[in-house]
Amino acid sequence: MAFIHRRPSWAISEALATPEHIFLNRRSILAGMGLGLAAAALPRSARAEEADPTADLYPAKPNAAYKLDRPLTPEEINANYNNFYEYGTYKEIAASAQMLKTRPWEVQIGGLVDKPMTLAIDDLIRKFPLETRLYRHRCVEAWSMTIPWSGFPLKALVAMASPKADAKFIRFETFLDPVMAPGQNDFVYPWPYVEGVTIEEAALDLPFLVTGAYDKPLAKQFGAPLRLALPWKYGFKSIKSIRKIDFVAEQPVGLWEAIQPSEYGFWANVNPEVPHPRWSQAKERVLATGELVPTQLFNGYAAEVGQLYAGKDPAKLYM
Ligand SMILES: Nc1nc2c(c(=O)[nH]1)N[C@H]1C(S)=C(S)[C@@H](COP(=O)(O)O)O[C@H]1N2
Ligand SMILES: [Mo]
Repeated sequence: MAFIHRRPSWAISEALATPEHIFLNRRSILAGMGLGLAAAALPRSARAEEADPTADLYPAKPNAAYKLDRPLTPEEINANYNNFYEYGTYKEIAASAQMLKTRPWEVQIGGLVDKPMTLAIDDLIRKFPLETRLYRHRCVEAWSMTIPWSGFPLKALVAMASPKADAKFIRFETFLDPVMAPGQNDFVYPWPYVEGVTIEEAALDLPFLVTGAYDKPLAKQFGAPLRLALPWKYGFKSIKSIRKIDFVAEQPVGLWEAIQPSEYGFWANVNPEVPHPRWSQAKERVLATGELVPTQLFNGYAAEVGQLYAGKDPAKLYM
């Protein structure tokens, strides 16, 4: 099948790329496309959108329970090194991701719940007190970053939706709009992007629905206006630009699992001792410094999540 011959190209080459490469690429791409002038060239409607209706909510109150063991990755690094395949299969998608139109934006919450609802994003965001948490993020490609996310715990949304007893999983879905996201014309990928967690995982404090970063509303390339952060799992689980949240009885199949189940499983918990079938996960390259550091079990969040996985098939938990 086609996708077998078109494995994710990022797998090895990106994992080995140095920050110097990234900067050189970025600079030459920006220069080549004249994107330094992009903001000035935006139509008036797009500029009006820059006045985010939730801007007054930032900076959000820091949650001191979530600290880091390493410096924060500078914003200009994280904001220009992204995985967002809806905008291309390489890291320098920040400029094209500005095509993402984040208002109007509705989020549909449904499935096995007492209170199905469809909410305009600004109403949804204002239902919960926002807080800021410093999180680590570990991509399955073996690079990592740290980032100040703002948002609210997933468990608060779960409580609002009031799941029925037979809801065992939560299934998240990104928008589907190949005009707004040219990457969705690439039929190698089973769009829209889907990810999922168990209802037990969602009850933890750690899963975070992100609405902002670096003390302002979420930049488009980070998956505005609403994305998930599951910092103990490989980054592909942290789905961006969420449109639909369904409580379901069956384990959801994510986009990556659908393409290559032997490499990107449902659990995808970070574990340095379980290699990806094509590369080691023992170390990670820290964005900005390029330093190689040892990867930690559950990405350093074992105290928060470890007890949850007792009795589950250990061979599957880390794939
Ligand atoms: N919708 C969507 N969500 C996504 C992705 C994507 O391509 N599309 N990439 C995932 C991967 S592999 C990673 S590492 C993170 C990257 O988040 P960042 O670009 O904000 O660093 O988003 C995840 N969520
Ligand atoms: Mo990733």
